[in-house]
Amino acid sequence: MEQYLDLCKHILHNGASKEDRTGTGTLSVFGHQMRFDLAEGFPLMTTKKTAFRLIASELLWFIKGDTNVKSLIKENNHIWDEWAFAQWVESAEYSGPDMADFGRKANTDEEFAALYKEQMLIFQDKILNETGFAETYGDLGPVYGKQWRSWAKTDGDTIDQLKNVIDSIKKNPDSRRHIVTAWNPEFIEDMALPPCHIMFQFYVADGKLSCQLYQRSADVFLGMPFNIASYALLTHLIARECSLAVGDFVYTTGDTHLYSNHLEQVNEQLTRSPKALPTLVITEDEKSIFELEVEDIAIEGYDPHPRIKAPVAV
Ligand code: THF
Repeated sequence: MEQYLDLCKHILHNGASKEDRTGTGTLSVFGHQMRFDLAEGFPLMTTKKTAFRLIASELLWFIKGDTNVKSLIKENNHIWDEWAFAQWVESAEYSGPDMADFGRKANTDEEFAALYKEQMLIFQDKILNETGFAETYGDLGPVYGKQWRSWAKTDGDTIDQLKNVIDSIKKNPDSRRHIVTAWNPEFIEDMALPPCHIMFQFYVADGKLSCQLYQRSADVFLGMPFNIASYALLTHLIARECSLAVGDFVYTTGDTHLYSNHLEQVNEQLTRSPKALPTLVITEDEKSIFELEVEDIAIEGYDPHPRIKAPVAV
């Protein structure tokens, strides 16, 4: 993971100051690529503890074609809550204290942060216990799961891109068209957040499966450790499905940025030395990629430096 630490240093030294949609401010570079040989170990951050369980449950949520945060919240995964919460507090039905600009204010105003926390707990409780509420406010729109598994065709039918790509890798490994795309221009405005990981391509050579991702926007401190591990896991799962070994994960990013309120944390992380990478273990031999549950996937030999907390920009 030296590559990741090098990227952080590169942005700290060369990044341009840029304002962004969330009002937080960033240091940013445009266009970057890293390559992880998945045979050398599973690329989960060792210089800060990273919650693999959350990464696995989010990926399985995409793979199942789900777009509602209810199933994530049930598994105690809260990484998408803010985007669903925004839909509720901006709706006519919401009558609690004003939550405008909650992402920024919760990080800078303690009194507001307490109010926000209270409303978020109410929101999570309603998602879990009120079916109609979860249907309306828990659904993030036609985000990753929808595009991967049931892309809408103009004739009313749908395309299962993930099943198709598995079939094409099996039948025609040398193909240069093993592609899945989440960027569907017709539906971008219906999504709670337009996709960050836009499209990925698989490649087969010497019995090994490689994957390249193009990500338009990368939150280097918080999101990137999740994104790397998520696509490494996806590559393992697809390779397993196609009886191939794993090759490289090639990670290409567009606007590659450090948020201005993550700089102290990044500098803390840069004082730490990487440790040996863990290994991935899938305990279920019989289940297909579409049947796997989070309990079937584990990481072994993971001995990271402690977690470093940082606020997420919404
Ligand atoms: N928005 C922003 N600003 N950054 C992102 O990384 C991001 N994502 C997804 C959608 N929008 C984004 C959501 N993914 C965490 C991690 C990944 C997320 C969202 C949040 C996060 O807060 N991680 C913390 C705590 C995890 C925990 O609860 O233990 C961490 O320390 O890693 C990029 O895909």
